[in-house]
Amino acid sequence: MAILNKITPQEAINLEHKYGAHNYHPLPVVLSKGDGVFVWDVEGNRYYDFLSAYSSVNQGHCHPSIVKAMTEQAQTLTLTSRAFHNDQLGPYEEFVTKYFGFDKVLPMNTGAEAVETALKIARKWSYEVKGIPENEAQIIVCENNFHGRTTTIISFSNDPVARDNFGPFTSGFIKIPYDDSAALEETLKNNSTIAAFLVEPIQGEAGVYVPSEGYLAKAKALCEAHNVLFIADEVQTGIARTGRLLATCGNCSCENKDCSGTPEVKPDVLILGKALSGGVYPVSAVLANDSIMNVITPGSHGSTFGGNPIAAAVALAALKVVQDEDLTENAYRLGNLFRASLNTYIEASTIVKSVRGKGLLNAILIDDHEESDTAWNICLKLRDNGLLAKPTHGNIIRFAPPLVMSEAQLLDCVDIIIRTLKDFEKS
Ligand code: IF1
Repeated sequence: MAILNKITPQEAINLEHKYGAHNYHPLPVVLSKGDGVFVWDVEGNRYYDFLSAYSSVNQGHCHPSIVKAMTEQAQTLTLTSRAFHNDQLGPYEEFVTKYFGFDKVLPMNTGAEAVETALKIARKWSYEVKGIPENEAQIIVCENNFHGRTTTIISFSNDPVARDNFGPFTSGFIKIPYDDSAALEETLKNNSTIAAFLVEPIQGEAGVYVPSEGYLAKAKALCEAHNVLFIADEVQTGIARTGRLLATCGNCSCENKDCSGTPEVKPDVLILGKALSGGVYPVSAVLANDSIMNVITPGSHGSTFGGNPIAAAVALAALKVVQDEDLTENAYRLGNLFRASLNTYIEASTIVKSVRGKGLLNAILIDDHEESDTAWNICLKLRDNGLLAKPTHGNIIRFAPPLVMSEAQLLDCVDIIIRTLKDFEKS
């Protein structure tokens, strides 16, 4: 294959090791090009991308219409700060609020910033609207959550690696088990100072845990009954990833014709990120109706880059790709095909216990202890066979390809995955 880049893989890895903080343990592959469902390494080898930058490139790598929006805006006006208006923000805000069915949006940049923004809005709403005594607001979160890496967010994490030695931590959070309506009800009944319940509709990093049917609807109903805000963190599950426009499926204009969604699970506060920009630029957002969002007044929250012209132009283009290319329906259909294909193999497998997920957010459970490096070795072999994926915790491998994948490409990937797994079958 033609050499796409001068730097050798080892030179690139050595430079990162020497001059970059060691806050990741990447799979040993050095990428230099992306297009649709494929990425290429510096030696010209092509791979199916089955991680999608943690569900950020749902629209496929370097989608032409998103890149076009970015390059045109980048040559026109990149950043004004919010000290002045710009001609891109309003049209984007109108589109995104109508598309997801909310009155207003607060534009930010990263997912963690959007989560922090949602927490601030919930607290401010609880004091100024609900009437909780100041500084007494509590927010319920779930065990094994992942909502980002800021000091406040890791304050309510139970992942020691993400949390150890970063204290002192922010108070005001109550942790309950995920997918446990009784625990939520008990906590709501016993605490009068609850502002909100923050939840991932599917716990991604924890290992693609899909809650039981009806859990989200029950949780929303309990929050309503106790005048508590239901905050959905759809940074990873949103934007068509799970075969619905939103995993909470609170959107009645969902494109998925046979959606079994429960429209009443409409979050009070919706958090988006990642694929909101198609992985082209950091864009995140918090959406809510006026009764909640209007607690935010000039000067009470902000960000230098939040709502910048490039972000607005890119996000508008990225959402139009989701709509125009019917990615929700494609993710729904191909997700069912993916799990059905793997389940057939799993019936006779000695190393894969199960496959779980919704749409094209899936994971397989390797039948080995947490500390084993089987999942890692499987991912190394998948790489050699032309597909990139990475374990989440220990023995779970997440599979999340771009939503623009064709059925033929998906079946090709299923073939690669099963062929690779068979190399690890115990005799
Ligand atoms: C890492 C995975 C982790 C998220 C949800 C907020 C954020 C994320 C549900 C914060 C970010 C990323 C962060 C990245 C790895 C990846 C990830 F689940 F997607 F795989 F860590 F759990 N809410 N998830 O998933 O968004 O600030 O990163 O834009 O930090 O290692 P961000």
